[in-house]
Amino acid sequence: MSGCGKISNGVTINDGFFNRFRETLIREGIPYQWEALNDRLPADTEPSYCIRNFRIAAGKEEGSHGGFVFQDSDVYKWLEGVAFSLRWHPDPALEATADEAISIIAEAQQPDGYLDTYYIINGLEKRWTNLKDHHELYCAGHMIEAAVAYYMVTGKRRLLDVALRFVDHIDSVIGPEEGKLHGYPGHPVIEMALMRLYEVTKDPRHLHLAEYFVNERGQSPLFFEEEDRRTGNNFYWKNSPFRYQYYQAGKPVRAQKDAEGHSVRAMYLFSGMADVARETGDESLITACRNLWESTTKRRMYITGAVGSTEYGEAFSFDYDLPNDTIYGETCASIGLCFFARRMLMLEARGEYADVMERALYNGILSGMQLDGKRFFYVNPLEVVPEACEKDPHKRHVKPERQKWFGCACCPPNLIRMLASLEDYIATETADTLYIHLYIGGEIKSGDAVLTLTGNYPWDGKIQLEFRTERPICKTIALRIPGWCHSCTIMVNDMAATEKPRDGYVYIPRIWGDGDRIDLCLDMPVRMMRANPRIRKDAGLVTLCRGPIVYCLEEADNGGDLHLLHGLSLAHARVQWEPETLGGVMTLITEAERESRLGWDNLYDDCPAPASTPVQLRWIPYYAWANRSVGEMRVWIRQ
Ligand code: FUB
Ligand code: ZN
Repeated sequence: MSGCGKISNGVTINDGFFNRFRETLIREGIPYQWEALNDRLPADTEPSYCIRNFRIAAGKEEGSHGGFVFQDSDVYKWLEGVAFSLRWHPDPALEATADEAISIIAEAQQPDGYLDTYYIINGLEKRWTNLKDHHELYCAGHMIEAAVAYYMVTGKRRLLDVALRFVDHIDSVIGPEEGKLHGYPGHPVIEMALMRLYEVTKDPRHLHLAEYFVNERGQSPLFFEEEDRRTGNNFYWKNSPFRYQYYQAGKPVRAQKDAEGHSVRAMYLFSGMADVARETGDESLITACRNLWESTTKRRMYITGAVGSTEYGEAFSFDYDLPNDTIYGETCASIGLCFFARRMLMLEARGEYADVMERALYNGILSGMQLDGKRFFYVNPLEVVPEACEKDPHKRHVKPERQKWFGCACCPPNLIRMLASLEDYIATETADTLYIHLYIGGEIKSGDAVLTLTGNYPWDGKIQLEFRTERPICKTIALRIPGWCHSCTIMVNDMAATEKPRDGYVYIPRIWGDGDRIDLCLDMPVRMMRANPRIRKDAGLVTLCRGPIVYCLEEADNGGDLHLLHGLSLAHARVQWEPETLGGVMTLITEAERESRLGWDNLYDDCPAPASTPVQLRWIPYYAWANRSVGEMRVWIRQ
């Protein structure tokens, strides 16, 4: 087994597709969210209370704690996103704002290192009494992630020092030793955060704590059960099918064969497990990661890279249960899937991991943010009828348009940190091989050499890579051949490369000189997709994909009653670049039929099948839906 090495440090992005999203992030998303965190948005927006909670905890303001127990995490995620953004878009004013936020956070820290505004405000004597539900370790995890990112980018230690003191405190309270709580978080994230911290500090305590959290989870006697007994905590999921698997704690992680329970928690835990497995080389943990990967992506994932089929528990349900209209598909869960995929890739060089990473990124993640960067989806459905969202209690969680900042605002700042750190998903490097996983334009440094990647991906499969180097470099370039691509050509300095793909990558070993070029051409036809017949809800349905992009139909282009469409044909399909539509998209124009509803008075009848008339359909990329008007949307239509 060999992984794809370390994340390439020297990546810069200059990409026609992503530049727009990232400029929106800088111009609108980050400032908008800072206003939200400070409760300075118009009164019709749900308050955040986040910064206010820190000010109260720091003794700078009077009041009670507002919002959820995990409200602190919002500013941490925002700070992490800001840190990543400063890496490619230095902005002294934004950095000063971030420093200001860090100051307030630092002032709220307790003398013993503890820092969670919920308990500082509500009574420190109750801290660490509800690891199951109360998110102290979750908030700590996000703080660590922010602290590491901010330190790595700016060199400033203030938040890192706060995080280190908090970790020392956690280490003194929780762990295997006598007298400590033998617990772990109800909501994972601290596992992968500690592994990031360990990368910086190389302090074995950080690795051991992460390992402990992974290995102790689900062990008998079950910590959460004992905690509930001891503290009288409520066990909300007692009579649910999940029970402790809601928290991925019903059994030890190596005994978990399926992605179960709360989907974001699952993705974060699996990511942390993969981090620990890579560092320790623990084969049984690697096997557990592989099992959970298989379950998640081969039996429980939507075509858009969404995961979490049911609103009940924001959770996974069972194999092939992938309803399109009652789906949960939280934006954070797709982001978590991307984290997991990248970590699996670093464990072993298999293109399928990057395929999923790409699927989630271009579809289920991007769909979470409105094109103006100011509204967000928490839930990412594949089929919407606006009236049903209002009147069907089983679909009330599904929204036909993105929401302004919401009370439980986990997704918006998660989008910020994901999009701001895209550099870290593009390439990885071992001593002898540079892997290119995503074809996002920009530059990739390898030693003294720079590889420039250009093209018009995801709209076009032609990608150019060119070396700039003063000295020849000996390196294997591993190019990912996406699973969706059934035919491709690779030219090296205009000569056809003969290497064949191995596990999703073509390896080209060579001594590369200045001006050396690779031309990769990925065939990118419009593909009519069907779902595995085991997916009951997609039986007899088809949809379209082109390259990594999943397409959908909107009422704005195709009229309402999208369920009446059928008979999709690719015979005269056209791919059309529309620069003025949805910020510039490639639309697909196809022929199909629309069943007539004329002449129907009765609810049921034994009349002949309704007549159909030919129609032209206009498909737009799924990520861009709900950016024009409220209306129906469907990814899948009848064949
Ligand atoms: O519990 C913290 C976050 O809030 C979760 O990750 C999301 O699913 C939302 O429930
Ligand atoms: Zn979320």
